[in-house]
Amino acid sequence: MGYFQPEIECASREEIKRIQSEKLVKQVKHVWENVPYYRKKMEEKGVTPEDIKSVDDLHKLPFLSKDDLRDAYPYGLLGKPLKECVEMHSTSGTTGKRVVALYTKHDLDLWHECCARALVAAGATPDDVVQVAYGYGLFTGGAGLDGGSHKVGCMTVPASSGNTDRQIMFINDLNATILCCTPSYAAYLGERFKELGYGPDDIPLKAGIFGAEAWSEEMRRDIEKNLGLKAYDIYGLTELSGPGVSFECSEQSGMHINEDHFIAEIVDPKTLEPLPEGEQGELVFTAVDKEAFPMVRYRTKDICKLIRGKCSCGRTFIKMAKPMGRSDDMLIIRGVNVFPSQIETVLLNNGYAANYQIVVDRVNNTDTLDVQVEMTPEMFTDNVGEVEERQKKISDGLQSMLGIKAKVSLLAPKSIARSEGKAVRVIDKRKI
Ligand code: DLL
Repeated sequence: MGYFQPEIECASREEIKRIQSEKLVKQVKHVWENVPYYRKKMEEKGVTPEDIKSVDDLHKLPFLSKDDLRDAYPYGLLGKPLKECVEMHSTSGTTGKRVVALYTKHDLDLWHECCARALVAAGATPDDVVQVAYGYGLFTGGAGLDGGSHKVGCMTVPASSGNTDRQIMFINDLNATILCCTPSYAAYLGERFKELGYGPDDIPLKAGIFGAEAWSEEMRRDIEKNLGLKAYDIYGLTELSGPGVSFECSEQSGMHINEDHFIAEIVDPKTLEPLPEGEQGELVFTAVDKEAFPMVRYRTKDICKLIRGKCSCGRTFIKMAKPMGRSDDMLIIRGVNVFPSQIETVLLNNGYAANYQIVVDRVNNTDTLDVQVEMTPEMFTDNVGEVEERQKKISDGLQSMLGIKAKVSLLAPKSIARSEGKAVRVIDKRKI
């Protein structure tokens, strides 16, 4: 079976709604009968499966949040007996109890199929060599793209993350054409290739599937230039299986949501009321096909908007914009909402690479914002006047993007540790 499935991916709106409604009704019944934790939530809200007749009734159902998953840890949300589960993964979260997600064989198949669609949308065929440099293990990045690559029939290199010079050796020796890793690791690989004397035309890669963290359009341009490839975004989260909930196509203008498996809503993060299509808010997903871990109205905390419109690739699945970040990563500095991705945009627009750190503190009851960014080797200088001028230029850019003053510190190249997985950009000393 091919993993571009036009009969579904290019179906009419009515057909997609029909598929979603049919699956939703079934899923709600499954959850009611098999997941006492969620049934209780439905009872508390006074909803029964009979109230859910189509996607138009979705808003009647209660939400699930990360707190519920922690509450029900590890097996309290299982929709299938443990003996039918064959795998588990866990989130990379550093706060609170870890969240675990379980999969039946059917769930794994569905997940890998979603990743296969993403690979195919980025041009993958069985002729490709796919190097998977996402971490393997509990993290879903490695296992998900690995499964998808097998489905497409690509030669899969399960490199996992790290060991950068070995990654480069395999990309060159095996003629890897598709690279899968976090955008921050892709940026680092680009930097290392350059140091070793490779230009973009010397690198065999033609496409990259980069996700698992927020990254800006400016960062995409940098990665594409340095690695000589087309960089595609991919989104997902452990609770919903992992990567492949949505993916970019050749148009590179937002990620098509696999709507036959996931129903997306955008809600106001404060009131939790659904917002009209096109408005920015918190992304909520209902997984209508998952058996073992059937998430209904799961609050992702990702801030994003949905984009409807005709896509040149022919797919009709709705797109989600690049998430700005997570609502819990949003910094409130002197009362102003700041997303790290906005700071990244200013830095990259001023010619810097994505090697930066944001340090937030509170001094004399006032929040301070210190943006530390490395100079590139080309711009490196110890001429104080020149450094000050550069710092002022960034500071002005941040002021007009964020509306607040920030201190900017320019650092020597290579002073900030590189990331092999998700980059840690923010150090919030107010919380320490
Ligand atoms: O990061 C799954 C994944 C692996 C996605 C590989 C893409 C590629 P978690 O560790 O559970 O799962 O983290 C999920 O990461 O709620 C978002 O906040 C963030 N995230 C994932 N993809 C993107 C993206 C994986 N493309 C959390 N852009 C999500 C922005 C992303 N943020």
